[in-house]
Amino acid sequence: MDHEAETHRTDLMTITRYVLNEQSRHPESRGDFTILLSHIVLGCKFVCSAVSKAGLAKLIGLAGETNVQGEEQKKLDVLSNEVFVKALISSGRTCILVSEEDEEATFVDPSLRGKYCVVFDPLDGSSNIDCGVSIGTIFGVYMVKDKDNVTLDEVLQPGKNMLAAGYCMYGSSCTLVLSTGSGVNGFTLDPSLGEFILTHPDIKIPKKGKIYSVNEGNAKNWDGPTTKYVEKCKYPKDGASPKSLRYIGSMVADVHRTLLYGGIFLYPADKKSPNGKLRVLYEVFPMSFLMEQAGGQAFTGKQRALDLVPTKIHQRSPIFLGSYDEVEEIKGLYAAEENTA
Ligand code: FDP
Repeated sequence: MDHEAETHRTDLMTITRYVLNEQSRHPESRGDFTILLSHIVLGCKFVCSAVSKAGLAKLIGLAGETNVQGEEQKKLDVLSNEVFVKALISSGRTCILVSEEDEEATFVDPSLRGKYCVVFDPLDGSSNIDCGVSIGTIFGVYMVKDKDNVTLDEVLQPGKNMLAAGYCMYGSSCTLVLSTGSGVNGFTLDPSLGEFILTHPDIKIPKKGKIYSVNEGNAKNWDGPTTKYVEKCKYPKDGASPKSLRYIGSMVADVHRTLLYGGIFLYPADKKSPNGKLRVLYEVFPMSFLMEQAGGQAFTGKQRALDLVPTKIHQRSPIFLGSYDEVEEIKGLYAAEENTA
C-alpha cells in the first residue's frame, strides 16, 4: 500500500484549513479574513449549484418569465449578485462593496461594518450562461485604514494594494483559485463533502507559452503592437512553430487555462473601444494579481496593470496577461512603437 498517497487522500486540506494555517503565521490576525473568505466561499457554492441547474430551470420557466409557482425567475447573474451582496454584508467584515451588477458602490451599514472592501463580478462571462460554457466569479479584497470613516477612495486604489484576489470557475468541476499575496493555490469543490479541497498547490505559470487567447473578430480595429504580436503567433519568423489559438470568451475560463498551461490572454484596446472592454476593479486587477503571484506578468499597453490608479469604479482597461516571456514581448512591441512615434 502506498502510505504517502493514502495520507494525501485522507488528510484533506480544505480552503478554510489552508487560510487558518496562513493566519497562524500572522500572530496579530484575529480571523477576520477567514470569516470573510468563508462568506465568499458560500456565495461560490450557491452560484455553482445554481449554474449547474441553469439548464433544468428552463423546464420551469425562462429567466425573466414566471415559473409554475407564478414567481418571476431571476436571471442567474442578478441572483448571483444578490447572494454575494447578502453573504458579504452578513459576514460583518465588509464596509464597501463594488459589484459589476450595481451601478453604485454599496456602503455597508455602520452596525455591520468591517475593515474589508470587496470588488467582484458575481457571474462573469454571462453571454456563455445559456449554452452551458464555463463561467465564473471574480473577486478582489482591499483593507481600509479606518472603517468608521470610509470613502470611495478606499476602492479607487491600484491593484497592487489588494490584499487578496481570486476567482471561482463553474466548469466541468468547480475550482476556486486564490492568492492572499504569497503564491497562488487552487481548490476544487468536492460536491459530496461540500468543501473546497486543495488540488493545485502553489500554481506557477510556465515562463513561455504556446497558446494565445484573443477575440480575433476585432482584428481590423486593433493597434499596431497587438496586430504585430498576433501575426507573430501565427507566422513566427524564427523557425518556431505557430502558437495555438484558444478563446472561450469567458475571462475566468480563458485566464484559468492560461495560468495552468501558459500562454497569453489579450483583451486589447481597439478603434471602437479605446479602453478595451474589461473592467479594472473586478476583472483586470484580480486576474493581474493572480498572474504576478504565479510568476507571470500583466500589462495594459502602457504600464504594469497593478500600478494603474482607477478613477471610476466601473473603469475599463486594455489587458495583456500571462506567461512572463509572452508579456515581455508585447511590452517590447509597445516600447518600439513609442520610440518611433
Ligand atoms: P461577457 O461579455 O460574456 O460577460 O467582461 C465580460 C466578458 O464576457 C469576459 O468574461 C470575456 O473575456 C469577454 O467579456 C468576452 O468579450 P468578447 O465577446 O468581446 O470577446
